[in-house]
Amino acid sequence: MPKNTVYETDIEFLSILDEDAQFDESLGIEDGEPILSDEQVVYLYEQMWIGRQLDEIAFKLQRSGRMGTYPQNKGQEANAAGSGFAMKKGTDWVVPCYRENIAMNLHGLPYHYILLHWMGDERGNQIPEGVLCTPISVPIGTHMLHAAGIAWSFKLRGEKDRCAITYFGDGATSEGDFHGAMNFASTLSVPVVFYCQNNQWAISVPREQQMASPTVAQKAIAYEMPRIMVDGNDIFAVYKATRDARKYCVENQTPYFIEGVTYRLGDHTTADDARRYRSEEELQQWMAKDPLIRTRKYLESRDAWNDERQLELETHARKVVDEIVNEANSIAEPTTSEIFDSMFAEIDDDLRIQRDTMRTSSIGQNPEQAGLKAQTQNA
Ligand SMILES: Cc1ncc(C[n+]2csc(CCOP(=O)(O)OP(=O)(O)O)c2C)c(N)n1
Ligand SMILES: [Mg+2]
Repeated sequence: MPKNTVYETDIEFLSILDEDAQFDESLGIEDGEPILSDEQVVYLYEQMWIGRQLDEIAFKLQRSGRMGTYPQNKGQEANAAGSGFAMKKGTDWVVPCYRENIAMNLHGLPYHYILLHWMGDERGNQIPEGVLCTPISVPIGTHMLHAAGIAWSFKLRGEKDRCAITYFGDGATSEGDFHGAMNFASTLSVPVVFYCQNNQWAISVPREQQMASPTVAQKAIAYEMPRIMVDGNDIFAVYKATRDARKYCVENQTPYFIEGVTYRLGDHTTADDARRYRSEEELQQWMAKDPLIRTRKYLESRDAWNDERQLELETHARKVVDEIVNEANSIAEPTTSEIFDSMFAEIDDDLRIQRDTMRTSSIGQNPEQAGLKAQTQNA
């Protein structure tokens, strides 16, 4: 018996608009036109700018004690903007982690929900009817399983033009839930795009310390999933990869894996100080790859942008974000019992007692408290 190679594979890396804003026409032009029209790129550039302005203000809200903690999306915006734009609003589901504000907003979630979430207000997680986004997920990896489940529901219902997209970080791919979700999605063969925002760090742990594989995309090979790596700071590459992945998922009723290679320019969250574990040199290298800078340069090269429009945008973004903050701040105080309202369609007796008495067994119930004894006996 000879020894044969039984499996061979490769991983492609897609880059269209490089860090010097050089545009690869062989990849970025289709039917004689750029895959994103100037109008679309202007729109996405504006969305990325507003997203970054929101980040800046959220940071200040936290520093002035008006927000618990906040993870900045800064530097990673093209991933959420390009991929969110490529998915079908109102048809597809967006299952985010916490650095995809722009994708959630592109799919209809008003931004003040995101601020409320980080202000610790449960109503930030009560996604409005018709907005096909799950709430921000802080427990790392858990939501990818939900995305696989949502995609499975499309399949079971025969809804053939629907797809889910789920976002997660490089660190999340070291979690069991990631592998569970990948295994479910591939064995059940369901239409879901797994989008990894590989920003090189999981808090203070660099990629090479938390995984032996040099790429994240190669993890998809074990699940026989089509995969691609993209320059995650390149709005064209992210858009094209996600658009094609979505098409592939829907046509073949299978999952697809995208690794967006990117970098978070901010701290992990407002509770972190990244200067303690990463070098200034590394930061500077990635600052030069900022997706906003290169998108602007591209638009300028096409006479679709200038300093005057930039000034207008900056003024507009400040106004938009001020309104978002006002919206979040002006919401009426929640009642304490509201924390029970959104987890279950119907609550059981134990939770009902907790809600009605605002006491939990872990902090000790006062049996003399009005009504509690009677309710406990009834339960
Ligand atoms: C299940 C779970 N374990 C640990 C944490 C604490 N934690 C919060 S963010 C994070 C790192 C996540 O890194 P990555 O997936 O790369 O996402 P990034 O923050 O870089 O976007 C960890 C360990 C958590 N939130 N959930
Ligand atoms: Mg990370």
